[in-house]
Amino acid sequence: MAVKHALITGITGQDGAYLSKFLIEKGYEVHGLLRRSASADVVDTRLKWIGVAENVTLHDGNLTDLSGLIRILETVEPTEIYNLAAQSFVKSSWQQPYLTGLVTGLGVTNMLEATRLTCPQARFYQASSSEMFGLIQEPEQSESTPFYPRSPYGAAKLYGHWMTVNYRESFGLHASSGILFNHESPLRGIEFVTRKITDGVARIKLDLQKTLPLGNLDAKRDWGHARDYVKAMWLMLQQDEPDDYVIATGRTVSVRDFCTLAFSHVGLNAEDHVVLDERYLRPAEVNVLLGDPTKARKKLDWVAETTLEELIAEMVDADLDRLRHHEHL
Ligand code: NAP
Ligand code: G4F
Repeated sequence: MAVKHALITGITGQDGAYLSKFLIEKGYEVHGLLRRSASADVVDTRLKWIGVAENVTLHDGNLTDLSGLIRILETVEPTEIYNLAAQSFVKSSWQQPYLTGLVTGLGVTNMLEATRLTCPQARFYQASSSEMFGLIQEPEQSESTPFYPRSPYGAAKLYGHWMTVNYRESFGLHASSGILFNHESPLRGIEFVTRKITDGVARIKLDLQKTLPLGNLDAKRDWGHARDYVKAMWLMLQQDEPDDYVIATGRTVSVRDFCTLAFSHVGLNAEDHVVLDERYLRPAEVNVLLGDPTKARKKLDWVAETTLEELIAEMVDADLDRLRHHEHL
């Protein structure tokens, strides 16, 4: 059988690393879009950490540069395209609304256009987000729940989501949109709340810091493990028909309770260390997210395999390990 070629945009991010490993283990030839950086020595840190840096081919490009994307797709001739690249940090999207719209929104159109023009038979995955539900319209969010984004990031993702649906309906692309709820791992960016907490817990345990400054402790999220969620991305592209799927655990927990679990993993009390820092509050908040993954379970035979307690233990242990070995991520 011919080797399948996958192109991953956002390959240097958290999900890009886990998806690369997953696809390589399935026998794929994996290619990635690499945003040029002056710090070339650190761009593939996650790919190195997960052990696949030598097994992927990286191509210089940017989601905002359509002609470059066309050139890469002509070279790679992918059978599957995973569009994971984005300005993905919600808080930054108020500071950089235009950039967020350009990359996270219009970047999707660029990828869809490049696909339509060069490889319309390729299967396309769009990384949509539960942030599109924002001010939630139903207590449990499914594929039929109306959207109400609360940030420039959420609005940009919603545009990318509808463009994916539109290219499917207009041009017959096999384009699927995964509405993924928050998913975390030891490779999560340090600015996101889970990793900030697990890194903070590890530093406090090792006497490297005393307090952990956080914003809204009452916000609730449906947190899963990135390793489980990249499998769902792949499953969507193995279906005969493209479609949209909510991917979530079906359990929601507050930031405060996440702290309690993380501190207790190392025998500490969260209340002794967590302090409110208003700089981390947002102009508009998504108070609670809770996904209903019934469709994914029934149609993809997908379920979240890692519990929140297992996820937190893995993240705290990885951060302790990194700090003890003076490693950075
Ligand atoms: P991440 O770690 O922030 O990775 C984002 C990736 O996008 C990085 O590889 C980054 O490259 C790349 N990128 C940013 N701007 C780019 C540009 N202009 N051109 C090309 N590449 C660019 O994000 P993640 O957590 O892996 O998430 C993957 C995708 O899923 C994102 O689209 C995110 O919005 C979406 N999503 C994530 C979650 C979640 O909970 N993790 C939930 C729902 C949806 P650099 O390494 O150069 O910065
Ligand atoms: O970890 P967060 O920054 O993630 P957020 O905003 O939910 O976005 C993540 O999940 C989305 C899916 O729903 C993705 F689409 C998106 O790309 C990203 O991966 O914040 C989670 C919650 C928020 O309510 C925030 O206000 O934690 C709250 N929080 C409280 N203190 C904090 C902090 N968030 C951050 N980043 N830092 C804090 O100190």
